[in-house]
Amino acid sequence: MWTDEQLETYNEQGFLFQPGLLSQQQIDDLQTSASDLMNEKDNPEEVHIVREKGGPVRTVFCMHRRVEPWRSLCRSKEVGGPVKQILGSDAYIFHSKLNYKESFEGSVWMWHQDYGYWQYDGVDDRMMSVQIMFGDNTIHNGCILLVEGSHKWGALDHYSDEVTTSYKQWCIPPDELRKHVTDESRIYPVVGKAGDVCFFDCNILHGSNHNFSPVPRNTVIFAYSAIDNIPKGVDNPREDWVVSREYEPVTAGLKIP
Ligand SMILES: O=C(O)CCC(=O)C(=O)O
Repeated sequence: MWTDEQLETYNEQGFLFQPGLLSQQQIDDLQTSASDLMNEKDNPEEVHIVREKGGPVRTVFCMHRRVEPWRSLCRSKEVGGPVKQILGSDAYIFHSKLNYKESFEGSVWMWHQDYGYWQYDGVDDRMMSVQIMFGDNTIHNGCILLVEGSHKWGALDHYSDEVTTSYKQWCIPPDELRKHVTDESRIYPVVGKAGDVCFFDCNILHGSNHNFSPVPRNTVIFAYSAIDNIPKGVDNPREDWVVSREYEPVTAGLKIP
């Protein structure tokens, strides 16, 4: 469980980076499974793959239900424990995604706040994400960039971009960005290696660059929601692989103080 100091840092910055959280065995298992998922080896039917315009895998969604070791990892004390502590309740997985960036081809995620578009899924903002690295995440291969403290701004205006990448992404228009992000803003690059983990708020402004390096970028994100924060009142709900219809309390077995 996190200390009061760690919780305070998370609440102030909007994120907390924890290096070396996972064991070598866990990392080995994640790497093997990631490769199987991307090669579509026995993927369960709910697993959904989005490819870059040029063909390489961009994202593999929904591996948390039936694919080990992801199923155990999102329920583990290392990952699920702080989530339960931060949200102050049990949580379900809103979605899970393996965001791969192939060497030289993996492409950008424009600046956005997750809740900037999750709000249109009919949920409130008692939500957060946990990013797990299972390979090097560097400035050159397109690590995630977080704007420190931006979670305190509330949800900014977003628009739906269907042009820049193969994945329709809600992102923040440049004029809106210029109003909020200044020279004074601290853009924190989530640089790390396999086994490092970053917890972040659903309102933190973030994005990531193209992978300009020969090293693929390997990251998985579990998006969690407070257990009673069930999507409602939306005319055309997004698919189950991205807005889960399963509300299992994955943190139920974990004790918080
Ligand atoms: O994987 C990345 O670089 C960013 C992913 C992201 O921001 C998202 O999935 O909302």
